[in-house]
Amino acid sequence: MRREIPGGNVIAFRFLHTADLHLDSPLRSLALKDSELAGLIGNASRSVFESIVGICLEERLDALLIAGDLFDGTLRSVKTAAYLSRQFRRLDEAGISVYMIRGNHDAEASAVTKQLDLPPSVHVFSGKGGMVRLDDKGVAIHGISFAKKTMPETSLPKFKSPADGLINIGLMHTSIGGSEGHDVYAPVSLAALAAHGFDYWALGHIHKRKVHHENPFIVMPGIPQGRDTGEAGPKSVTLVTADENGIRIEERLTALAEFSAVTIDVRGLKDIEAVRTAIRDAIRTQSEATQSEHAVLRMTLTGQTPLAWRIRRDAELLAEEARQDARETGNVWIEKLYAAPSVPAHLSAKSDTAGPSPVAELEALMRDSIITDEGFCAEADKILSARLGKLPPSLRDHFGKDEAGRKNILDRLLREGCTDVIAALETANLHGED
Ligand SMILES: [Mn+2]
Repeated sequence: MRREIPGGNVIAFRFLHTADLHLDSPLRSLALKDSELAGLIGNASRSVFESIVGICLEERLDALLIAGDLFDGTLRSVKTAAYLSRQFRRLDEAGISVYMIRGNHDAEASAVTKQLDLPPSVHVFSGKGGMVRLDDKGVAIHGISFAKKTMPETSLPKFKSPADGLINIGLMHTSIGGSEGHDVYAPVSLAALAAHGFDYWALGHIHKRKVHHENPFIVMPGIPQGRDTGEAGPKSVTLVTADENGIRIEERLTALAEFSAVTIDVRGLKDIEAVRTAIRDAIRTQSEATQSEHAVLRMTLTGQTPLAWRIRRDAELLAEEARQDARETGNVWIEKLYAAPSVPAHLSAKSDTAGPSPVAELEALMRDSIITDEGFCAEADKILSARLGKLPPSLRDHFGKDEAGRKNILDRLLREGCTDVIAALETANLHGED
């Protein structure tokens, strides 16, 4: 592709493509139990916007493209509005324009959004869509916003045809063909996008980065800062250069804190000290491996081991030690340590010729009669309700969205509780040992 713009100048347009910042998103991770970590993650999505603006300034880019869901939608604070205004002004002063669309999360303008004092260099495409021609740059930018929270139909037919002689860039918030675990939003096939005649599709919505297509480019940049282990790994934005040689893209890391799920197999470890060492080693490995400034770990201990009861009993202690090991590294945080090893079959129901042990009998009684008892479950449910009532409403769904989901969670908690009681009994004779 070699194009010249009228007047004979060659095209050179460089921009940053991002989406799904979800500013003011409520904390979804378990990190909220640790106020320092909660502070880090709470600020991360906001400060990542500052890093994005920083890249634009440093690279002297022409524009920043935001393909929807800049805001999470539910909690838009005046503080965030003021912060954003300031960041947009930094771009404006450097002569960098912003082109953005609204996604399903920020479709409807809140009172706070209306207060946003945006410089004229920020262009927000409407729900009807439109095109901005930058003839001096040899570029046309097209975009369509979500007008409301849902968009079951494709928005592609509303996009204009490519402008002749210009590089055409399209901003679209879409679930593409529909991805597993996501509702369908403005669905569109990659083939249809590729055939539309644009040179670069700047997509948003799916939080995992993927370059779906090259020539033309169809890019889902992913969330630039993960919010929990469901959004693990280093996160980034996409730097795009369009010039006489065509279009090139680069990934630029942005996440301040990177979430990782770390599983430690404790099979074969000979004692609890070896378990501690394995946890410490895993923390150090993550400390060196993380590409972001901070690593936030959800650790799980798995595998069959005779130490299973001991590990379960000491889970809190192991978690606290892990937090201290993490603190020493200076860049690792422990969001949660799950102690979920299992007991080898030959030890799980301790029985000898005299029949099952008293502990094994108690275990069977708890599992088969007590936690299945209607009255007992009703009591347990009351306790769960009281606890849930203390959580912010946005987090309650994590404990079951409906009756069945909630029953599942309660059942899991009761089973875990049984295992913990047995672990305490099985290890009662270990007191004093290390
Ligand atoms: Mn979205």
